Amino acid sequence: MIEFLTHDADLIRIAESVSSGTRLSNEDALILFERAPLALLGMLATAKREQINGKRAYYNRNIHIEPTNICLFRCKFCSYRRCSLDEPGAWYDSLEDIYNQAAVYQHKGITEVHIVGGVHPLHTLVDYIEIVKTVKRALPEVVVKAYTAVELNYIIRKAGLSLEEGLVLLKEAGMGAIPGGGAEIFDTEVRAQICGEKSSAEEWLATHRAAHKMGITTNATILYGHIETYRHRIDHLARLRALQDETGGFSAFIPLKYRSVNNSMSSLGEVSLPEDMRMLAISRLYLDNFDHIKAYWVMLGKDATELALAFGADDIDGTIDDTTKIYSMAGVADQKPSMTTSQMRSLIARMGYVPIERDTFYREIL
Ligand code: V47
Ligand code: SF4
Repeated sequence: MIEFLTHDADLIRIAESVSSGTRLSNEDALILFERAPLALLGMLATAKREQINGKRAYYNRNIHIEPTNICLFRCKFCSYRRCSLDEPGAWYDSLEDIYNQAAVYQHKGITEVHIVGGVHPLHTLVDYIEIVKTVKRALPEVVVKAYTAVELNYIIRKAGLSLEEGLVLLKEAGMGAIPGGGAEIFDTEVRAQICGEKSSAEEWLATHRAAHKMGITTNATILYGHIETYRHRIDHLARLRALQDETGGFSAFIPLKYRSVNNSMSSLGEVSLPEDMRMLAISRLYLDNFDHIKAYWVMLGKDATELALAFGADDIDGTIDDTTKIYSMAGVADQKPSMTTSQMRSLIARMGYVPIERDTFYREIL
């Protein structure tokens, strides 16, 4: 079968080695990025994905809460941050606002609230804790998946606590999981160019390591398709695979495509759809110790998400109900992102997979 797709001896060797369960090396991952036909990547990633998840493809019922987009950092790819409330498009929600946003979803079957936002210069750890408690007061049953490692690192250090001490307080307040944001690209030089002010790669990884050691599961992301090279992407995946070997605490990996509208890297434009599929498939193959690869439909768009299920993704994220602005402000087509559960189920079924509603921890909701 492989010979129908390529006559390249390296690719045939890599395909056979991956198919027999051998771990992909960095050198071979680079060869796949540079030379593998998309059809071969789709075939290999699908085999790997079906070995791990069978025919199951996951979605969840979730909303986002983004308390503020005022941020003291100035990441060059970010279309969403504002300096202060005086700027058009800035917002800052009070605890009462946050309670009301969450309370709308009482008895509506939501299982997860994802909280992420700008790093507000005046916020303290107590504010972060109160936000989590407020959401839990409105929706006691949901899992609160809260704060990127960048937000956590900043706010916990600002409180003068160790990561462990800060995470315990947040866990006690109701933080049930940690999302994957803020990872961007771990390579020091690329990171310095696109988001040099915020937490380093080492700090991001240390935060997730500390969470895993306390039994808090987390996700991981990469921001690809800007100034990074394939080698930088592989270095990023390598660091994640090593941490997962150590702790086993990651549940999903989410490749985030750089979206180029309204930010200071806009002149770069965006990578193509085939490049998105290449990234997903190689992530699936490389991260052999991650159970789930998520195609985040809000970022990819619905059509590309459908296709992603043929390139190794087994999760498409959630219903969202128009509660996140990160991607609409960066120019994606869906300016009010929302999907019903039946739309999600039929998207999955059209690709030949069995739709499974899951909670944050990939337990099936019956
Ligand atoms: O860290 C910001 C990214 C992330 C842009 O864990 C951009 O389940 C592309 O991490 N183009 C936050 N990306 C979102 C995130 C996430 C989303 C969905 C699910 C999960 C999960 C996590 O958004 C940031 C940054 O990498 N981002 N601006 C942009 N212009
Ligand atoms: Fe702030 Fe996050 Fe935007 Fe960076 S990506 S500027 S940390 S809101």
